Amino acid sequence: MKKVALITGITGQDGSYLAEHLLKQGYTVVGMIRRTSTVNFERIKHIQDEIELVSGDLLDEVSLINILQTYRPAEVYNLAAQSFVQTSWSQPVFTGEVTGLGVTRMLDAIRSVDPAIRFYQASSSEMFGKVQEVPQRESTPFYPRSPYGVAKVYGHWITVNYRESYNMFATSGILFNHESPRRGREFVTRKITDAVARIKLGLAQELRLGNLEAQRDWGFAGDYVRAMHLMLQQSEPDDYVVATGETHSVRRFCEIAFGHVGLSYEDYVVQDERFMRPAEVDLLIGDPAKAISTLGWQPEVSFEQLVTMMVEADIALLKDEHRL
Ligand code: NAP
Ligand code: F7E
Repeated sequence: MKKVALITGITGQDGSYLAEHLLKQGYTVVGMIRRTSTVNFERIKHIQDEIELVSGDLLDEVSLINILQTYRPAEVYNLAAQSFVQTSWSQPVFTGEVTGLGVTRMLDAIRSVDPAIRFYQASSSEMFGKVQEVPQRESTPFYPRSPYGVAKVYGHWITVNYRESYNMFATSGILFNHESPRRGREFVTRKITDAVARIKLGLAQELRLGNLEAQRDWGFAGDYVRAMHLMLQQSEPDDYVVATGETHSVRRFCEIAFGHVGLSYEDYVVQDERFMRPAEVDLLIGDPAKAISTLGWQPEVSFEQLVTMMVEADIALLKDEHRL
């Protein structure tokens, strides 16, 4: 019998990579999708025939219970969230409902249908916010700086609480920023690589950004989904930081991305107040020692490889779209 895995957020960046990875491991993959008026299967259309898609929403616990009862998964990966930090200031209640309380709805649905299901929660380095320690590890206290970060802290602790209250296999992966050619264009890395490609192809003249000095520990999403799967194969549930252990500024990302196509970022990047945040996370750098030693996980794509991979992919995409 093939193991069944349920992925919430399968239409997102991580969901698509995780689905590919689990298919390769021989799983039956069930993906939960929200009802939308237009189809948004861009990231999963290449594997659509190999996965099962089912309608449900983290806002609706009945839909979660029905899905669990119908598909009886052995593992649930909860990747669904309102995941854009900037939007969490304009929609703080909605972000709390989906990104925070949505975790409780899923955990409680699991508890009532089959508490033996193994559960992965997509926690985030945004929980460290105004960092209390450098680098950040599993024991570093949280100090979130956005409604998104606050909601993720709730999601993290409710995962720990269900583990301790009901003896459930509930694991929290504290993942630092991870990017790819499938990253949403609102996030800074993809915004930069998309703009570099447009400028290089003569389709745009400038790139407007906010804080260029913010520093992030950026890895490759394809590497990070391997860690999610490994976490649910351990004998005990636990929490793990997944990161590269390197940090770079937004400015440095620009420098490499523009430099890759022979341009200087200083000629094109314009600072724009609209992209500044009410409260910023200035510096993130993770210590992945526990994931490396316990899970045997290692990132394979370097920062430079990540940036150039994303620039190349955006150039290819735009050339195709514009028949250049
Ligand atoms: P993403 O691309 O924004 O994908 C989010 C997914 O959640 C989408 O499939 C979205 O569906 C779905 N979703 C949103 N609200 C939902 C709801 N109410 N019910 C059901 N599905 C809903 O995010 P990602 O980058 O893949 O990240 C995956 C998870 O990891 C998120 O929880 C994120 O907060 C967390 N995380 C991400 C990073 C990172 O650097 N990428 C780091 C740490 C943690 P639609 O397609 O319909 O919008
Ligand atoms: O911002 C700065 C911005 O939106 C990174 C999500 O996946 O990772 C992501 O959250 C930095 C911030 O990602 C612009 O101020 C400058 O300091 O790409 P971002 P994020 O906020 O780090 C974490 C781990 C998650 O969990 C989240 O789900 O870049 N920045 N100028 C800008 N950011 C954006 N978006 N746009 C700009 O123009």
